[in-house]
Amino acid sequence: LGIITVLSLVLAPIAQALTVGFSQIGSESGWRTAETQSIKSVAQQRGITLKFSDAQQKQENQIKAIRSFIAQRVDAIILAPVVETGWDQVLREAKRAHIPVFLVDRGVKVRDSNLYVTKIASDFVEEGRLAGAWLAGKTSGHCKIVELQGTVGSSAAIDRKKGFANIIDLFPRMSIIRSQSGDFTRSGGKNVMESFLKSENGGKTICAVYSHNDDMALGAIQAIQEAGLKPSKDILIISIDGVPDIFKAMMDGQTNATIELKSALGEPAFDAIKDYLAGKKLPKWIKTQGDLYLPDTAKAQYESRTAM
Ligand code: GZL
Repeated sequence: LGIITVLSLVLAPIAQALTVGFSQIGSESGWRTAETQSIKSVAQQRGITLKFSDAQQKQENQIKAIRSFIAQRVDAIILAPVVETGWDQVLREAKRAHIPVFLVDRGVKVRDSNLYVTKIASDFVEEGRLAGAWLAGKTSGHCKIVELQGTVGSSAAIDRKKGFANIIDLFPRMSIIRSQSGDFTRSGGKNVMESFLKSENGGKTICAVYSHNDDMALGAIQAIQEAGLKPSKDILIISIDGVPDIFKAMMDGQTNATIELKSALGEPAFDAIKDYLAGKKLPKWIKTQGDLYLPDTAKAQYESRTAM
């Protein structure tokens, strides 16, 4: 009896220790880096073995990573899908291997929604609507807007564009005069904003920038300053994510508003995996919420998000 007791004590924790594969998009924005940090730290806290892959924003690298996780027979896969389409085949392979897939922060368009267990993400259409509503109020429904789109084909860019347009279309004197992808990066936002300024009479005809994330907005701020204009005054700016640097920019009077996107997805992701493996039924979408933040609370937000 003694040996069995000893073995069960030794094996129990090992039997429970999970191995999870995480296919991450890349490190294109401050938000994404924070998300990676959250998932890695929660895995460590919970004694979960995390196999991490950074796809450098390439879908083929994510597909390779998922196949590698399947070959390693992980217990579950977390996927942040860089774009919406092209996942059916590899998700079918995971299903055939009885490895559950959990989506974080972006969605996929697949023929069979049973190819993944759940999606833990915000409602991008709502974020776009909130951004549009704030801008309409700020400008009394009269504004010519340039839009910095996120990664082409990503659910975040597609739906943030859709939600914003839903609201802008309600106002005859609001229109998007230019719209282009900056790929969610600071340099992309800066380069695209420079081209907008050049094509719009040095920016004199631009009332506002709607940026699908804070990092592109931070790049646009640089471009606006280099063009000799005052960001947030000559050209209004609203973006999404709520990264610490955008609150710093607000404190410096360089931007007007941001909508927070929760980056601490480690807890909900590993809770979903635990619940699923315990046989619980999960909703297809576990929705995260984010509020609108303005300069009046920027200092407090910055300090609370950068406190060691
Ligand atoms: C949205 C997420 C987006 C962020 C960007 O959930 O996919 O990708 O808004 C990031 O900062 O690049």
